[in-house]
Amino acid sequence: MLNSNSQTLSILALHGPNLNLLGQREPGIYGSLTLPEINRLLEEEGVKLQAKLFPVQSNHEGVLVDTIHGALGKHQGILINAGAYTHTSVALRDAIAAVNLPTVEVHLSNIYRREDFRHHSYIAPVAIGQISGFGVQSYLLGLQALVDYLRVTN
Ligand code: CA2
Repeated sequence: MLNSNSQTLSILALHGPNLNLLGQREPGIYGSLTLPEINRLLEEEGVKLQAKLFPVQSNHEGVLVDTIHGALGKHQGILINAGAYTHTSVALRDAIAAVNLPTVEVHLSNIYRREDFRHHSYIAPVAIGQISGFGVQSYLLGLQALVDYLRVTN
């Protein structure tokens, strides 16, 4: 019989507004990789961790909320870069709290070294943890931490 340590985990990778522009603008802040390239690296890391990634990007807050609602019963955890909604969206925070799925918040840039308005995250209090400032490595480290958390707690 399979136990939870040998099951393939299903992880929603949620990308918020403007992240579809990655690799095309502001490479000094966000790096030169495109979002499809980041998703490919996540998928490869997922293979090593026995986790299947389901990437979704939207520029629309309501679509992100609906996607979080839809994760219930489908995915075991959420990896999220909510982009600028990190700093503004009570709705995203409430959606994550409502589904109560383990969620890791990631950021390409170190939000604490940037403008003051980026220092506050509405997501952080409902996430199991946050990784910020390591470029694409933030996503890969976040995925590792999420999978590790799910393997230990399930
Ligand atoms: O560092 C991160 O990952 C952020 O979540 C990125 C958000 C920003 O609002 C957060 O404060 C920190 C912005 C994503 C915008 O992505 C762009 C990509 C290319 C060109 C312009 C924006």
